Amino acid sequence: MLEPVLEGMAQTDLDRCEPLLRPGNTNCGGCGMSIAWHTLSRAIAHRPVQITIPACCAIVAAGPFPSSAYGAPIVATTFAATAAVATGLAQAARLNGEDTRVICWAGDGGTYDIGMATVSAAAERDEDILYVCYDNEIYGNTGGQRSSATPVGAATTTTPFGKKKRKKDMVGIMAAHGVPYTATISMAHLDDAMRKLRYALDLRGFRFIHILSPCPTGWKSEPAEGIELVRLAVQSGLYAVYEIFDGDRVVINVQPDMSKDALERYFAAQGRFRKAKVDLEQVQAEIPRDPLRPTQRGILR
Ligand SMILES: Cc1ncc(C[n+]2csc(CCOP(=O)(O)OP(=O)(O)O)c2C)c(N)n1
Ligand code: SF4
Repeated sequence: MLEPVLEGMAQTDLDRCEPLLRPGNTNCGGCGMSIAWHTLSRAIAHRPVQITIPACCAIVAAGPFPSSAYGAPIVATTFAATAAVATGLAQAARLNGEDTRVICWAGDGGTYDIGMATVSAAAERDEDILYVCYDNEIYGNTGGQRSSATPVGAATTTTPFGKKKRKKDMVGIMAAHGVPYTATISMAHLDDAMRKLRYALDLRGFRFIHILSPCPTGWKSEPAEGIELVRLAVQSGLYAVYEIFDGDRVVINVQPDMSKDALERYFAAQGRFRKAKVDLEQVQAEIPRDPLRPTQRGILR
């Protein structure tokens, strides 16, 4: 008897026989990345996959060799090589006439910063890769340093009084490559998430998916509140849920109500924002409202 992969969503015979991320993994309780894996696992169903993962929390999650908590073939890569190794796997699958879907799974450090060169190069060549960035807005695996995805005001070990620089608009940058598909996913909106993941899995060419991934350890938040935090981020307009086709056509999938209350609750629930006095009026004022300008969308701070 199989356990349901997602609470409240019954398994169907299209689901994988075992989850991608199995019990015994080393992720912290309440880790958003674990939830993201389960969502992807369900979307993949019986499609054959190969996955490359750099040296982030997600690769540590496998546990000690020779066992692995992953229920799919995984290649552990250096940060700089994640998209390049995936390119090789995808090309080999094509030459062999195999329908293997090749997926990169990397954090914001591995995507926005350390692996940026090969991500950009693979996107520009339009390699047949699904690149998923789980963005916990921090270098979690090395104890919580800032990345270029860390938002203004968040305290990290290298920005102890709160980061001053704005978050990089990685989604806009990827869309600017003109790739077939770029999308953001809210784990508080599972129907939309599942639709996008399935669409991206079946599409050919370079696809980029961004997932806001709560990290209770780095965000100093309650492990049980991760999905609620994502919901607040979407409601307040802080996390835009949208997709971009061919780097051009933008569709907003969830209309935010620009709720000030949601914004306040989002910040208040995370210890990382306590040191800096974040000006929420300014945060709200800076949230772009023009959905047709992809480089100004994304997680907005
Ligand atoms: C080239 C290189 N630089 C730095 C490191 C050290 N390092 C290991 S994990 C990590 C943080 C990764 O952060 P992120 O990609 O956001 O994933 P997370 O750990 O948050 O899951 C760093 C800097 C490394 N392994 N290789
Ligand atoms: S540090 Fe954060 S991202 Fe890493 S396993 Fe823990 S909760 Fe997940």
